[in-house]
Amino acid sequence: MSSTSTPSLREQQHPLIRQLADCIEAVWHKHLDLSPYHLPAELGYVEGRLEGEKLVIENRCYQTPQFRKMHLELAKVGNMLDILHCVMFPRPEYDIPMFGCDLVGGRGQISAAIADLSPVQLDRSLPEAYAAALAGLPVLNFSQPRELPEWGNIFSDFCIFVRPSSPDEEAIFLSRVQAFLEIHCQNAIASGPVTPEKATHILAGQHNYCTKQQQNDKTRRVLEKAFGPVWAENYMTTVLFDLPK
Ligand code: 18B
Repeated sequence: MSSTSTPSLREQQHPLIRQLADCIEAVWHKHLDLSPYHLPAELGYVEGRLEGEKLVIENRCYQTPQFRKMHLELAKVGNMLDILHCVMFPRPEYDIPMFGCDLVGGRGQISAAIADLSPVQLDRSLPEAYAAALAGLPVLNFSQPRELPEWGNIFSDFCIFVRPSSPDEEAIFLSRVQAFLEIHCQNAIASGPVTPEKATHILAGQHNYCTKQQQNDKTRRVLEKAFGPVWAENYMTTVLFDLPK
């Protein structure tokens, strides 16, 4: 079911989640040469139970010459929680950042909207072309910015983390993510492979990113409550934030 399932869950999600999922896939298809990426079969589509509500997870995964894994996940817990999770993991031979995005909402309101092109250099610098393109985007002022948790020092200065407070702010968030994705895809396909020494550093940066993301207790708690701690640990380390070999 991983890459061929019909978008049934998508139609039941918060409109911003639906629009963002459509946007991500449209930009991917427009710029990149996509091949399927196979998740472990039993993890493409998952159902569990959380506090009497059904938890459904639907995964789509692709790879390209520049990206080891591009993962778009939609999850829904009854009528309580709608989630979009997306990460693009570059192959370590390419000096390009990690795109990540998480939207979490419930009962008609998105409480957390986060998107970033996160550096993999240990000094947190982005490649010049990215830094220039991102610096050229207008500065956004959301009325309810949110504070990053301690492990959030992996994110760049361009990271957006807000609670969108109106349809206007939702649209602004959506268009900023689209801008990140356009910048990312265009720069990724223009970039060439690096030396093996440089790739080793990039790999260390990707490891750091994944290890920090695995410390997100809010994600872990949802998965643990529905599937138990062993399943949650396995899912976080093999599907959400697996470390490249
Ligand atoms: N995440 N999120 O993806 N998470 O996966 N997420 C939450 O309003 C899930 C990513 C991020 O304040 C919350 O507080 C589940 C990526 C940050 O301590 C819930 C899945 C990024 C926070 C979930 C999922 C990312 C956050 C609380 C698997 C960034 C704030 C919502 C489908 C690139 C953490 C709220 C904090 C929050 C749950 C970031 C419930 C289950 C790729 C920074």
